[in-house]
Amino acid sequence: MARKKMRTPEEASRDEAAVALLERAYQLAIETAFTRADEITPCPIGAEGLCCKNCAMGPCRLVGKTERGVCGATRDTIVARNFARAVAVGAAAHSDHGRDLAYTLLEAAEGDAPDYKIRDPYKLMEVAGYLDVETNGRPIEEIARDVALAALEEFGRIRGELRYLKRAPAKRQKIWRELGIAPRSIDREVVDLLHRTHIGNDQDPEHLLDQAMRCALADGWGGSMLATDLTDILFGTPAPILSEANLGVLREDMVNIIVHGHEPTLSEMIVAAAQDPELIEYAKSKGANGINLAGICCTANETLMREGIPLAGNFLQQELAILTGAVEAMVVDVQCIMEGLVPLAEQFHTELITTSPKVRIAGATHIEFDERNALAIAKEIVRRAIDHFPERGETFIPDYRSPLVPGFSHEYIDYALGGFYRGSFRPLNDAIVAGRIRGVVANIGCNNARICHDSLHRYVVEEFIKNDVLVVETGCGAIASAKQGYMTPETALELAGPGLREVCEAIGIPPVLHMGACVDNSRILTVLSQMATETGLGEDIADIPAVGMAPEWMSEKALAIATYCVASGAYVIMGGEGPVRGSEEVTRLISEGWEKKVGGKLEFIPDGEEIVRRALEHIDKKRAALGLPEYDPSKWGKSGDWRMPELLELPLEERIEAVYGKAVK
Ligand code: NFS
Repeated sequence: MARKKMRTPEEASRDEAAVALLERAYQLAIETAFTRADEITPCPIGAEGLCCKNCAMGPCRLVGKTERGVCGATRDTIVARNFARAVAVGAAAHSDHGRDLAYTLLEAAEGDAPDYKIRDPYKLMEVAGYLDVETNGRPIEEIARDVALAALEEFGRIRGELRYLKRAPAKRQKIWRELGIAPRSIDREVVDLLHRTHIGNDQDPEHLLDQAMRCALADGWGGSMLATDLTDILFGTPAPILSEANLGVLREDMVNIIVHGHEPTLSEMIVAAAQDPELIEYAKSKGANGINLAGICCTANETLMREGIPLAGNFLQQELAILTGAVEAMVVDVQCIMEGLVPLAEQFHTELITTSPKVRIAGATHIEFDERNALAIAKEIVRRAIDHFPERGETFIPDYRSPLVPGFSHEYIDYALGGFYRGSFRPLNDAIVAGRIRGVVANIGCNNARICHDSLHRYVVEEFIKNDVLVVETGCGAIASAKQGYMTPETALELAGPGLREVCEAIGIPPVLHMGACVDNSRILTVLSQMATETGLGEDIADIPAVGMAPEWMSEKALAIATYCVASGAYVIMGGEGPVRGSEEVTRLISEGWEKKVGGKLEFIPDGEEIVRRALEHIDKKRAALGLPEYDPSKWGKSGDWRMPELLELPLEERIEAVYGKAVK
């Protein structure tokens, strides 16, 4: 049989470090997700959403003349059901992460998890307010316990709706209530949606998709938002910090430990253990100069934002990290962990360690994490990693790393714009109203082995900042920009359009803001809500000149995020051809249909240029609807520090003329 056409490393990734390691994989004849993607042809029927395997009369593949499944289900129903199931799984994953943090907070508050503390008492008070927990005159532990219990209640509320919905603009809440999609409780919406997709249940695609929105909202304004808040309470609300990104952060002379997955609970303890003088001495006794931690995926984003732990890479770099031969242990918790890590690690000295009670991988070492004994377990893991250092063979660490300044929580943005006492989104709204900032794009989501790694993230982000669009990012999209060097204030001087550059210079921020892990898309919802409630940009998220996108998405979580952003009023563009293309009706329902209902729409667009074109068109359309001046970059860029070196060369008079123009003379 003829071998499938394999991509060259340059065709498979746009990241220099990844290209170098893919070459190494090729030389060593080691397979990776990149080569497996080349070998496996995706099932065209499943890719279109047209395979139904919800009962044992199937799987029914609705191709050619087959218009209905054995039970009579139509293409539209099957496509909508498959989409809905994916949203339910994505929402379950994010929300369950939030639940685990609530239990950690509860144990910490009750004294059962002594290694965890309340690191942000201000945030605790704020969250107590949202969850109707009394704070006056009460000890902090009691408040924390009641906040944890109130958070847990949100998962199984018996009556009413999620308390956090009140954090959305009033107009948005009204839309949800009128449509009957205001989520009641987190678990209930996930279960309700799964129930509807069982054979013989909800067979009206539009009705199914309404519940998909309700379920996704329970994630965005429930599970994910709680996860973000509780993480901030336990580990601190992020603020800017300097760090580095890409596989070049691994150290030849140190024990390298990679933390990978999504939860900060264990990784924060590993950060503490890696600083333990006894363990550092132990590492030295094995010939290393110390212990170096680095992260992959969203665990990386969590420890980066709070502790400055460098990013080793995003989703498609997890295998490549092991291919360096320099990783003593890869410690994983939940989500986005490839099973392919096991056979790969077996070819090196790397120990793959699973830690979550929910995740075991055959062939990996399992050291179960327990919050009640957290630091001791973290130390045991670090010690094991050190023991592997003398087993290292040949190493290859590509020398690529970029500086970045992450840590833009909505609290910090508020503070940066207005100070501690007058924190406000007013300056951001003003910059958009004036046209210095054309609009805002949230670029988020995964890598996908079928799309050239990081290529779309890089392309769209660069185009947006050139066009004076402020970019906010989370997840693996944020890591792509970090590696590319887009996340330093200096980037604004080099790449940003003239208006955006002026704003970045004035506030001292990068043109691309790292806002955290994927659950922290809830921070983006909060920013958008605050922008909508500040005057000047309408009164709802749907009014703001903003677009969300995940050009290299692959996970079900990404579909849940996209759906809650749309249901919150945003235009969302996902890369690829999309999993609903088998039904014109469902494609129409989630775009035009949802736009009529909730003001936001979901589209799948594979081409980067087209993504940028449609996003800018949407931003300009929203600007026009608000009566804002047309975007005109020629008005800006005549001020700012970026011209200082050039200006200082000029005699004073010419300098004044250059800055103020002839009219001032
Ligand atoms: Ni989001 Fe984070 Fe990355 Fe995608 Fe996976 S790590 S939760 S799902 S791949 S962005």
